Amino acid sequence: MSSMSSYAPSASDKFAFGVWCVMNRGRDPFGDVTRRPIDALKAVRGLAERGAWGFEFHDNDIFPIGASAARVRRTMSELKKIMRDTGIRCCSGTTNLFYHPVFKDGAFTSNDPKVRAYAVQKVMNAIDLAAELGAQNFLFWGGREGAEVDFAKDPVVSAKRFRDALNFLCAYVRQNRYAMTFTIEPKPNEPRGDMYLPSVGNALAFIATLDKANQKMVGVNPEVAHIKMAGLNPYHEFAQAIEAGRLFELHLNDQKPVRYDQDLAFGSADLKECFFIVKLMVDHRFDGIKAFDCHPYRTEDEDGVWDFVERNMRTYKILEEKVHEANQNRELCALLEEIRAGDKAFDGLYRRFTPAAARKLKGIRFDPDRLARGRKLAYEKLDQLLTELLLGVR
Ligand code: GLT
Ligand code: MN
Repeated sequence: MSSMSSYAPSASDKFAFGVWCVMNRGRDPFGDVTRRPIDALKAVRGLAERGAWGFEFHDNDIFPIGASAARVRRTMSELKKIMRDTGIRCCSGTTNLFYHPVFKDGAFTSNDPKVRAYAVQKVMNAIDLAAELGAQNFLFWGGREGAEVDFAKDPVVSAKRFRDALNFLCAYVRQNRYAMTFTIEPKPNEPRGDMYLPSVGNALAFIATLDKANQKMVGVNPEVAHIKMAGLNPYHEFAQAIEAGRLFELHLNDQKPVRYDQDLAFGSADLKECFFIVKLMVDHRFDGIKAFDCHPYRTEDEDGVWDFVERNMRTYKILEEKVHEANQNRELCALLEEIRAGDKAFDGLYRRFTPAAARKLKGIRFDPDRLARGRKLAYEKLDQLLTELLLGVR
């Protein structure tokens, strides 16, 4: 065991889970449920007992569609009592805009204005509930925003409809003085044949088209599995969001590339890749919400569900320790220094354009052959050193 700790999670980790992950009963498109339901309140209490800092929820995970006001109040006060007793917080809320058949062809992007209006009203109500529970963020995963039949929906029109909804909802949050950000969660497909806003880049570009007053409050919460479904690299996708100042929340899990949405536990498919995700968060001091959004295997019973909850956080903590080891490892540091070295005189030559800077740069005589030979890039050695460190033989 490590010098650092027992890998127990603490509040500063900001680990959270979707209650829906714990409530998941193992149903998939080919098979029925495989375990008994755990209700939302029990899920929240169980998460708190295992050291999670926060939980997130869809409106209907806790409050069914059509629930009476009295029932909503009763559940609210039970939930708040659990939060007070255990210290767990509600970090994010979201709206289920995908399960009910009314959303079969989209919510914000449905062709039917009445469905779109219902969707936005449903989100306003969900925002009120989340705000009452103290949520700092509100998620937008466009589960049904997309198409199979491209003839039916104009994607340009869909983008405008999506924008109108978000602009309206941002203004709603401000009007109510809720201290709440929004995040968009990209996904390339499933359940739709193709979904709008399929990648981090798409979402960032879309955010830049929102009303100026709203742009600051909207970021992204990319999910590892969704990124890998598109065959992209989560380390790079998260990095772009960090660089844009738009990474407000993570959805952590794991996934084999270019397959259906597997929602595997963090670190269960590609440990090395997960190491780099954790490294990015450590190196760039990510201080946002780290939510695990994945499902226990269908084979698990209730005990297995809690094993699943614990393993996600534990793997993250172990990888975090490996990151610190790697960042301090003398051989790795020496190699990196060599790899990243260079003639400082050339640094920043074109950071700011001036005619003089352009003249200066044009006047330099480069010898590309010599430049290519100039430095040793011992990447085989670098990668092997890291591999051995991860395997615990260094
Ligand atoms: C759904 C999806 C997740 C989203 C959730 C938020 S629900 O399970 O697969 O990735 O984050 O609506
Ligand atoms: Mn997710």
